[in-house]
Amino acid sequence: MFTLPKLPYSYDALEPVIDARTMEVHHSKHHQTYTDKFNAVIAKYPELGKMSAEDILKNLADIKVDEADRKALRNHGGGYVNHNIFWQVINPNNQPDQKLQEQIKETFGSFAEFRKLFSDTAVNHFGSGWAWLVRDKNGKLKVYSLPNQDSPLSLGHEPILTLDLWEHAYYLKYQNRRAEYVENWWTLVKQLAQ
Ligand code: MN3
Repeated sequence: MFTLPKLPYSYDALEPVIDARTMEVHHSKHHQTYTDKFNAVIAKYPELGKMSAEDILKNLADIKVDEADRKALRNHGGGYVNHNIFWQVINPNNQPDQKLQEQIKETFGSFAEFRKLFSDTAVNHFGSGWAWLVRDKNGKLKVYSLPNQDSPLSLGHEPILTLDLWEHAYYLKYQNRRAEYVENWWTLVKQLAQ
């Protein structure tokens, strides 16, 4: 069984970019619900209980479960893992990652070009989902968005950075102003601080 991870920082640590109330509801309600519903499916298949959440998503197409349960694993397992990654990405204790910064410059030309691509991808994503920076199977950095709680792990990609584009992630403070939420979010990504 999987448990909701404790945040390594307080709900108000990301103020004013992400307000404490949004963090509290997002972590203690939304993420908890994904965790509970993920566990409910796993409880039906003892062999899944021996796998990591990441391995379940990596092998989503091949694991032997009912199709309805495969969909539930995709949605709730994805929700469980995606939020685990998200809380780490915006951890205010993160330190600048020179190696990642260099790789970003090599791949996208400059940090500014990467940032514009990622922001445009996030702002233009239609409906609920996530924007991602990943490493593909060849180790190359890629930016894209995925709908709902779909995980790059299911595509064989390694997640590096992600931004939650569901309205529950920003609506209390930003309402319909997703672009402002995306713009402000960059200040929380300490590993890319220049
Ligand atoms: Mn969310």
